[in-house]
Amino acid sequence: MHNQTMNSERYNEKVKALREHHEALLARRNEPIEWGNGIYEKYRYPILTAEHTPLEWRYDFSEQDNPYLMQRIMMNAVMNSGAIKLNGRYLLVCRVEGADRKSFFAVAESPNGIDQWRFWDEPVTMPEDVIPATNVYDMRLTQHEDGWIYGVFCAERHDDAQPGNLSAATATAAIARTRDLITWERLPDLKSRSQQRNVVLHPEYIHTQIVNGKCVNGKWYALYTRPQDGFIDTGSGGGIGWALVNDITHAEVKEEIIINARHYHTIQEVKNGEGPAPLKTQKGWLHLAHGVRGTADGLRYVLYLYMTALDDPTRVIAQPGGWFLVPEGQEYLGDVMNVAFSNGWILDDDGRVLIYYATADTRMHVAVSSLDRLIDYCLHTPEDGLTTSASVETIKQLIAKNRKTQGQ
Ligand code: M1P
Repeated sequence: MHNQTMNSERYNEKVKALREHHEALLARRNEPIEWGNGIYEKYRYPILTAEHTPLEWRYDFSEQDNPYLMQRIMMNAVMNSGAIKLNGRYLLVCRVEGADRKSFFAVAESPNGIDQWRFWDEPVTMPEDVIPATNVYDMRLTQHEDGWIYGVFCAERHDDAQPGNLSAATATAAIARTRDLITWERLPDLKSRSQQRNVVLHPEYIHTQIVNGKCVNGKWYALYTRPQDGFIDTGSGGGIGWALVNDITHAEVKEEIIINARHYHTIQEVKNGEGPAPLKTQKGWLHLAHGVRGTADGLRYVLYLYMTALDDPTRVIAQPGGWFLVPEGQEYLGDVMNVAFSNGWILDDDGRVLIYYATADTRMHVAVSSLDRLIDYCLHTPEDGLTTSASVETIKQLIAKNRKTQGQ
């Protein structure tokens, strides 16, 4: 059918088939992939893709106005999603990217956190009563002890200081808060000397800090930051930072320390960034982050875990060497190859940890573990010795241990 419209009967049949096909995708059950690494189980199908977005967002269902039943608005990707379990409901605040390259937030809900994800009827209307952004993305949700749910996300704007360069952009941490993920209050963007992306709010107040060598008591919000010299390059920004702010409604980074640094010849040589807000465990704060290294084929984004002390979230107490989760098989393919990214996880009531990750800036997946397993992984995986000889030594120690265990 090139230049002919369909008759009404055919049109209605096509709409019915389209709806049935979409419903089958939304209702599909997912299944764990066996023989993983013992640390988590990945699942067979992506949990959310552009195809999962509601048909009403994409099609004009008026036969008169859309006689060819075309998609009037196309979607490109569903990725980097914040996650929360709220009143027993598993919810993701997804980064949906349209064919026009604009990202927006939309909430998707599942009955079990694994499958049957459905978007709410409309995307999030994020107030723009601050300097309007060209693009917004990658929201981290934090259920703060002050009673609000905060969403901290990247607001991207053209860098008008470089008028001749169309690709020059700035990254700023934008802050909004809500009680229900429906109505959002936009707060002023984070003020910072450097550009910032991957900023995350710590879920608890911090009550002491050291100023000029003296212990000072107070009540501060804490932010994981990621100072960067440019929009892409972190440059002199040394890694994942930490900053305390008095007033979240006028948040400003005054002092910033690096708590999880980049290192030469590691998975986080080029950049790293905090993932979702850390989980509080009996053994310490459990953190999920992404690390970036360069390859001849571009950047490689992988996920890693680390833990910090309960009484001092800036003090790293465990950092397993190497990556924790990477793209595999089909997960490599998409708009930005070789990327695993996570900004959402849920600690469920039964100790399950649902890790939501995106691959290739294209689609969302879930991997399931438990708090016990993730802590065990952090506390018993060898650290990165930073040299080949140290790595070989670590492998030999394990071989020797196994010989002993097996009585050889
Ligand atoms: O394309 C990979 C990721 O690149 C950026 O992450 P970072 O700031 O660490 O480089 C972000 O744009 C992220 O959304 C994207 O997935």
